[in-house]
Amino acid sequence: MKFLKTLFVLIFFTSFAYADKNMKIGSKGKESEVSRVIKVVMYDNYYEPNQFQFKSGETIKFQVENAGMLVHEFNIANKMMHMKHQPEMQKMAENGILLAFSIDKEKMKKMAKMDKSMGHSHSNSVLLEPKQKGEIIWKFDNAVNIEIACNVPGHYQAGMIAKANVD
Ligand SMILES: [Cu+2]
Repeated sequence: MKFLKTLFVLIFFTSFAYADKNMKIGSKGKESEVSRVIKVVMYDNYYEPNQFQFKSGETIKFQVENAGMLVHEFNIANKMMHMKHQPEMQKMAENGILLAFSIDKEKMKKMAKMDKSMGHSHSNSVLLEPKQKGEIIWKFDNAVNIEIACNVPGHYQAGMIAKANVD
């Protein structure tokens, strides 16, 4: 029985490690390579549009606006990455950095010095307060199973996920 448990744990972690290496979500894009600009508006708790179609290799500039009452995130990743990111966001919320209606940027800076994950500077996402605007330039090369979602605690669960197809 102990052996089986060990085996299970081994397989479980091996498969995660394997998936980690294969996170094909594309990469940070260059302004000079932008072929399309897409405006995205975030509401409580959904995106407009909530469905995207990308061509493999194309570089998109996303102009994101938060028109909701709550803080929202526009995060280009895949399901597994969102699952990994959510505890970080939860931690930011527990530390009073990520509030329902705002972000404590001062606290974020201070905390980020001790714990990098509290800085929330990822090239694949923007975290915006209500009425704020942000931008991401993303190149969809080698991108599969893309999911665009918001990882503010509870929002993913509430369905703040946009479908994305890359072909
Ligand atoms: Cu949200």
